[in-house]
Amino acid sequence: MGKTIAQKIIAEHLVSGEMVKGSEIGLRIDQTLTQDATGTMAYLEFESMGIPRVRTERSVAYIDHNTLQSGFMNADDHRYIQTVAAKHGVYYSRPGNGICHQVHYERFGIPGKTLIGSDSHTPTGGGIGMLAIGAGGMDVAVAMGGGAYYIPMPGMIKVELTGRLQPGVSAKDVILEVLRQLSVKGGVGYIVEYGGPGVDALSVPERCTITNMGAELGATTSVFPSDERTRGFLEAQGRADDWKALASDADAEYDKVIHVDLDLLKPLAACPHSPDNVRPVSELSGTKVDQVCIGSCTNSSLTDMLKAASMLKGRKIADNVSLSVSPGSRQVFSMMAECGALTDLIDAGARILECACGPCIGMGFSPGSGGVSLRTFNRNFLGRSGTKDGQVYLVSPETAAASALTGFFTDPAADSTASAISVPAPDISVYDVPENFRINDSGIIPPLDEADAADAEVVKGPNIKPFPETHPLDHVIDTSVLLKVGDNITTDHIMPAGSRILPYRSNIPHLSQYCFEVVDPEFAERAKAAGSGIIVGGQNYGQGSSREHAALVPLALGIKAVAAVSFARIHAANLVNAGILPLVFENPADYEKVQQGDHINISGVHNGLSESRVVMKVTDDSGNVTEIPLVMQLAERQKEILLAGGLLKYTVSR
Ligand code: MIC
Ligand code: SF4
Repeated sequence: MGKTIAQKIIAEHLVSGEMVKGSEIGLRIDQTLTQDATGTMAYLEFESMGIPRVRTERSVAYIDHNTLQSGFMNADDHRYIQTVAAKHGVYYSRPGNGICHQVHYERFGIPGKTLIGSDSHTPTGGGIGMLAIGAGGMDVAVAMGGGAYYIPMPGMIKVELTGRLQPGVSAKDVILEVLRQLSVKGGVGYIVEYGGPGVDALSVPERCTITNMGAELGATTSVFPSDERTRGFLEAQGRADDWKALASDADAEYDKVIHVDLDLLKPLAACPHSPDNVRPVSELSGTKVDQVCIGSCTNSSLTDMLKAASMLKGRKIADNVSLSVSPGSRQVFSMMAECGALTDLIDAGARILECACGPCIGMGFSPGSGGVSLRTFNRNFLGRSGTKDGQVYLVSPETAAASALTGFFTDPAADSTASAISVPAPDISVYDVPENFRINDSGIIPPLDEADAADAEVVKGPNIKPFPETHPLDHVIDTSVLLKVGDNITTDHIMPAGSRILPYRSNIPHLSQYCFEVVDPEFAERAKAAGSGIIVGGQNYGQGSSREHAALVPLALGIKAVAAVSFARIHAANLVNAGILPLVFENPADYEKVQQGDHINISGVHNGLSESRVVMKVTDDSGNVTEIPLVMQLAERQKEILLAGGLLKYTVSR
């Protein structure tokens, strides 16, 4: 039987297991990336393993999330990451050099290689033909140390693209259409592969927009072929030698195939508060807009910037709109400056932010109360913008620019004469852009060589606290349900981000007071008072970000287990790595039978591990007892990790 692209890369990197859907496989990892919001933990974990130098082909530490630097905390984190990277063989991308995923595919991504990153949008690299997967910090630490990365062998979904994108329609609309069809759960357990005649017409940055937001499908990753477009992109980055062709076999088999006809696609928007709540922009037209943000790792390539700039050129944004633009990298920024697009944006009234995540992670630029914000980003979860009642819509750069001009939701593909303010079609040919990218790697600091590294000091400021102690799994879990939540709980609910909290990503004790704040402000206090407990969740518990803080903070608050209808992949792995037991309702309807405050008893947990099943005795307020069977969807290795007391203890003990 023929292979898909992903299966070929997996086969080349397989170190353990069999490529049978659902069974655990171990992969050799060629490259890793970290960003600062998850990186400090990942490097503390790496240091604790006592390995002097990373054993990957390339590891890069990016600073892009916490660049606000109010107070000493962020700057201390940056200094820690810079010094620890230099000492252990990791390249360091300075603050201001750009967003990790954008810079990585520009300067380091290589078709056919494996990459794991402590950020859920690591699959962006699939646009250049990498097998790029988001993971928790501990998994990245282990991979830096030369260890394999383990996942359940994914199934394969193919997205067959036909036709060509029409003017005003964008790669963002492609992935929004896929989200509309598959939903935020539709990709769980799968790799999404793009193919068909429509692929040729998409540039590498466009492909990266699509693979980036594959994270929102819950997919393990997404991947495009590596073809002549990929070769051209790498040549223009001065990296022609990194190219290799990658395609699926003609008889490769997929579990599911979906279709997107690019000719028929129209501009789309994901409405509050979920990336799969997708509607045509035309149906929203006329809604007043308060804020427009262009940027983030989804849409901050040079082409994205030029498209928006060409539409704003010689015009002025509406008085009721505040427009921010954050270029994805220093390369993008400098090329915008050189060709005049930056001036056009400034003249039109844009507020230029630095090359970083910025508003995407709630680092400033929150909308006003109830404000409608159109963002070219990838997540519109409740409260993520920093304004709880903010109405965030995810759109393409074209829709963003058109709406910034009119002040209302505006379809960039519609007949512009129909609206009072004329909206031009994007036309990047107005800018004279050189064929090759401008290469200036001064924002990337290579590590010290081995001789100098031995005596190099790693600087840790006072905000950098050790990660919490993990414990071997209890044989009896006798405690109470501290919190019951519904479906699609995100890691932004469990451990919020934003400018108030992000500076403390290296300080778990401080962070713990914000755990579940948006759902239940009393949760942290209740947990501290109780000393231990479990959480009950609905479907797709822990979707969204890869932040292991969403496991480490509950760990610090005494959470022993999470019982849910189903889990998002990275979060479930993070719970195990932290020594917290993820349990799945054998009968999903039993979710209704357990309430917050109920007393629970799970005895024989260790024996249960061997059968992958336990029974939870639930006693309610009035003393009624119900027995609920729960299953463990765990690989043998994960059971050993739980018994050892978390991934680090397990790794060190071997
Ligand atoms: C995000 O987009 O939510 C983040 C911030 O990039 C996270 C990482 C984090 O939580 O720090 C992610 O996607 O993994
Ligand atoms: Fe940064 Fe936003 Fe991308 Fe996360 S999704 S890496 S916060 S730009």
